[in-house]
Amino acid sequence: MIFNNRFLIIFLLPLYWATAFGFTEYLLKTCQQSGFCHRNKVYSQNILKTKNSYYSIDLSSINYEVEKSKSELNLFTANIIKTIPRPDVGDIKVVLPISISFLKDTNSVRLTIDEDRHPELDNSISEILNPYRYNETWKWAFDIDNKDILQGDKLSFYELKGSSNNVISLYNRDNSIKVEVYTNSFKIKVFYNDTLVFTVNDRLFMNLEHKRLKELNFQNINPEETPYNMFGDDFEYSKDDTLKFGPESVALDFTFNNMENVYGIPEHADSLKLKDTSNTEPYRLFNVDVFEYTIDSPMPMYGAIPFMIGTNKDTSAGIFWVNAADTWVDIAYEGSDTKTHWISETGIIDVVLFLGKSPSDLTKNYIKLTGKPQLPLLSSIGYHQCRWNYNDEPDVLNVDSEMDKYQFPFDFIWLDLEYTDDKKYFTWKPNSFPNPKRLLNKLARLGRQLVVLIDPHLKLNYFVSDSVVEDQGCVYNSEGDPFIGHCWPGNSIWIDTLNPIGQKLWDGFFKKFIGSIKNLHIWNDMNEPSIFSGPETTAPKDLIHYAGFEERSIHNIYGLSVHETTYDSLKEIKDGSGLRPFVLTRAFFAGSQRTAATWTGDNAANWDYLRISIPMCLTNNIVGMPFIGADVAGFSGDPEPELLVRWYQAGIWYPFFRGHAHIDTKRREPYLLDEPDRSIVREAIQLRYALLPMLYTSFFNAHRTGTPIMKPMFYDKTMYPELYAIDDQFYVGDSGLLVKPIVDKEATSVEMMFVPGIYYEYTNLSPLIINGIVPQSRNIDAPLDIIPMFIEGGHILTRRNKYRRSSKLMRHDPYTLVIAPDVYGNAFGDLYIDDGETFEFEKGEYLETNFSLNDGKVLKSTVLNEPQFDNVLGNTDIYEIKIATAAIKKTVKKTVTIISGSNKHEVPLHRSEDGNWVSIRYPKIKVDETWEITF
Ligand code: NBV
Repeated sequence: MIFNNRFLIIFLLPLYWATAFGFTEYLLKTCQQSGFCHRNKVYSQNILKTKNSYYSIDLSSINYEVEKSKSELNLFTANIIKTIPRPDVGDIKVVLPISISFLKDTNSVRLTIDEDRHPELDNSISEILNPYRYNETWKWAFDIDNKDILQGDKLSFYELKGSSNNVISLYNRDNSIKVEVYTNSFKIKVFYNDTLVFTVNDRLFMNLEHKRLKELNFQNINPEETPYNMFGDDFEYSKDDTLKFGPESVALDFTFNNMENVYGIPEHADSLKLKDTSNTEPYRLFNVDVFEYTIDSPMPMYGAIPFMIGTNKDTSAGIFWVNAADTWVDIAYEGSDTKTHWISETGIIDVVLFLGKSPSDLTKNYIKLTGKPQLPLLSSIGYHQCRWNYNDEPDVLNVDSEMDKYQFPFDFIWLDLEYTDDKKYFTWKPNSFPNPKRLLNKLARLGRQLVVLIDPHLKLNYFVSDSVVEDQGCVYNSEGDPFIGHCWPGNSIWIDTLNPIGQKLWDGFFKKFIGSIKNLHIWNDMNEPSIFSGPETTAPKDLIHYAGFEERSIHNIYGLSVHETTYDSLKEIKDGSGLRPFVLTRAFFAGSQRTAATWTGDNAANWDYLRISIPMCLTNNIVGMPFIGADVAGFSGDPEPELLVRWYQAGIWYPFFRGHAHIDTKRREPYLLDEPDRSIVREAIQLRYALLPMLYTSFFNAHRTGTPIMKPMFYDKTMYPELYAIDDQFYVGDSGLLVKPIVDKEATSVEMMFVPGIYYEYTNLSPLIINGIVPQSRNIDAPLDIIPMFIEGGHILTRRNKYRRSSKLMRHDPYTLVIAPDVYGNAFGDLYIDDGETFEFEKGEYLETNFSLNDGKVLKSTVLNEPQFDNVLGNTDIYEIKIATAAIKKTVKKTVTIISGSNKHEVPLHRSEDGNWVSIRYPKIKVDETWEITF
């Protein structure tokens, strides 16, 4: 692209305003301004009036090769026929192959609808483009190593009725799922245990804009359609879009029957429970760079996970729309149903419907399909200290030692953009970082790690970009030349990590850059991709990627391809040491959880962004991508001390906990605070570290089953409708810890919601009893040094109390167990430990122990798995067991008996002055042993 003045005014000026004053929404299209969204909205409104159906299944195309009543196969296939009535020249019929299958062991139904294109008959398509619809989003989103699932499960036909609307019933292996396919007017009903859960194409919004010649467009549209922007784009910043295929959108509506609550489809700066969009913009999924994004808004953001969860008291259901193109989702809560309308610019209809009894069934099955959230380095769930930018080696080392001086534990320090030589990634600024190895070695002494930023835009004319262009591993423009756009380094090209050549090159750059360094990790920023000169701050949709597919088709997986390639390279490099890589990505898609952490991007230092960070993190946590956080204490602007304190008190609960700040802000490392704020923040960060054993166990559970680490109130408790919309308090994993961070200026107390039961205030274990059968709120004191947090009765927490400078240095510290009995005197907890840094846990090198208290009388440990090697676990001694007594007063005596192996001994109980707890000190037992304590 040649830059001329018009370009500078149209593209760079808005960007300047955007970065200088916050995000300007006019850079983004509204649905009305987006051709395909507009067309589908108009179509849906008209169809609601006419109720015309243009899609039906050709009965003769149905594939069942064996006897109908007995047939068993993995895939049901047929052709949907789209009919455009043309009484004058004869109806136009478009063939749309459909497939339906049940995915193995996941309680799910997959539906795909493609278009039967015949490129050999169509010379309107340029040779450099792939003539087919992109149908490989699943290859990026699904965990393709799990071949089992993809084979599909047994499926059986039931019958074909010959009435006015034929119905074909399909059943899964155990008959728990029935899919009724209505053939005349195409529609699908999905039943779970005989209850109707989904109706697909309920409102007849299905629309697949088939390939047609521009000249014949007029005869290819139905009366309900509008031709708006089918072959061109009016939007100020994307007028140059060549739209070579013309209109290609796919749309379908899904009704969640009998469900009034839907969640998910990040990333949006909005409430946890999704809003009705009947009178607003739809939620948009389109990865874009949105500096100081608007909050309480459905506007698109950096990442996209097209997975929506609906629930009522006893059934939950999920829609996973496997499409990487620009997508809009409308939601209407109507009576007891939720009606949704999904519209994508291109690609195929590929959707997986999940069914279950509870949200956790859905997450569990969703991650079976899309991959487990990674088990990260233990150190990476400690505190990360970042800033744009630490200037040079002395600066980094100074922060490092100041943190120690003021006793702020931390594990990772970060280098933003400016560490590079003139913004050329894979290089270091020579005078500022003359000897990176030396710096990394110094950090390693206390077990610390460094993260540096590497973006996918590569400055023109240096060895990295030169070889990418030469070896043809870059993204191309619509003419087939290397695409040149504008980003931080000025004119740049973009690596195409969808292309195996691009992947190989990327790999090579990392090998050279990282070499044998063990404690260096990578941050992929700007990978939406963010392009200053591009429409909507991103890539023109007619850019060309690997295999001739347009950016339009793959847009939302580009970021995933970048961070996954980065991760794979790092993993290969680290293979010798077997260490787990750490990668942070700003753009994400379904499947990103396998290899990266993410964060909520460029927020600002004000109370609203603190507030919204909580529902944003909760949302990612329920759609399988739990490793997320927000910049503490707001990226841009200078937070007042009170905000900074409150943000740290909230931030310690983000699964990814990082302090970060814009280059124009004042320094704000936590040790710079005045007293008492400094001590309050120190206490908060130290609390995070004390809880690392519990948090790491939560990460392991997330890895194993998808359990959220920040867990919404409703998630395990769908029987209480009062909880469905709560998104300002949450549980931490399965630990029973219930937290409500303060997000209001000058607040000194807060209303907190509790379901009936007993709770213990975290710091002093004083009891709070909630009687009755419905959730109730209580006013909780929260002066500046208090975080409202309780342990729900029924849980056992594990922690390590002693302050150490980094997580690694805690390895030799003993554990404390905190027992919070429920009203019946029962409690349960689990603990997971491994070496914290390698993949040996995959070979069984880990400890898993359950602790349980029964009837307030017997506390015991059960070791479920132990590592084979001695050096895996570090210190496993128990230093203290603390038991909250409110629910078990009667059972508590003066001494307890401990039985461990053949050893039996009696130890005294210490009592707290306030009578809230008793404790056993130095019980001479370990977390990796089986023992029993009788009260
Ligand atoms: O690399 C600079 C910043 C980074 O600090 C921030 O965290 C990213 O979200 N980056 C965006 C680019 C420019 C922001 C205005």
